[in-house]
Amino acid sequence: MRRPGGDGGLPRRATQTLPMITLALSKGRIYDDSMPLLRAAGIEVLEDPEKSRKLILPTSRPDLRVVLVRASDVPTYVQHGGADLGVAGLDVLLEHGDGLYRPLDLKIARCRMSVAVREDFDYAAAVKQGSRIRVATKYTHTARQHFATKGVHVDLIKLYGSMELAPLTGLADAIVDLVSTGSTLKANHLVEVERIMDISSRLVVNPAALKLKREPLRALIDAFEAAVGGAAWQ
Ligand code: PRT
Ligand code: MG
Repeated sequence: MRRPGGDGGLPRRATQTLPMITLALSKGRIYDDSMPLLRAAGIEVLEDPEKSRKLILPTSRPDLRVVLVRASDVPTYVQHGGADLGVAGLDVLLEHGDGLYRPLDLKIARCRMSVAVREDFDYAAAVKQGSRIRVATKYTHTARQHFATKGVHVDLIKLYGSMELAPLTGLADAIVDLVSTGSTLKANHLVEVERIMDISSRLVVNPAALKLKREPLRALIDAFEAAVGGAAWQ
């Protein structure tokens, strides 16, 4: 029989080095909304990213650290092994493409991806089958797919921010952007004319890490899943 502390030539659990797990998060709403989930999993981040300039944050679990990256860089870090897992918006993941393990819907940072135009723009006339429309967006992949499904030719203009400005300056007829409260659109005299999809953030995992660090990663994913409250894999 094994006594507490272990003997018989077996390595003691307490002295075993656990593999380090790296979780990629982005500052702002994803970080803020991830904290209650981490706490529910019994994990505290030991430094406040708003007060510290550090990009690697220790947690109350010695084998888990958080790295802070740009929201759109989370899938890249996870895919190439810079992080074992991460939290990213569905909007970002759809633009990134494949290469990540089955994302878990964390149901946080929720919003919708929509088409918006100037209040005085006749969108119904502009999207008649076979017509052509100029659309400014950060989400070119999703926008292209959306208009292709409608049979509308689209000239996509890639922007990295302040999309609301594009229809106001004549750069584009429409924008595809994220909408939450709708107040940004309203403040700029734009109207939401079509909802493309609902967006929330997902937990994504590096497939190789899942093989190499199976036990601790599986336990962490399960803890996240329990914290979300029976979320479905998708
Ligand atoms: O800001 P940065 O350029 O670093 O990157 P990011 O904008 O991708 O990061 P961040 O932290 O702003 O957003 C991270 C994720 O949060 C996104 O990928 C989405 O999945 C999710 N999310 C949820 C949102 C919003 N809600 C949201 N409202 N992301 C952006 N917005 C913006 C939207 O683009 C628009 O400019 O908020 C504005 C609209 O908000 P309302 O409330 O006025 O409608
Ligand atoms: Mg932002």
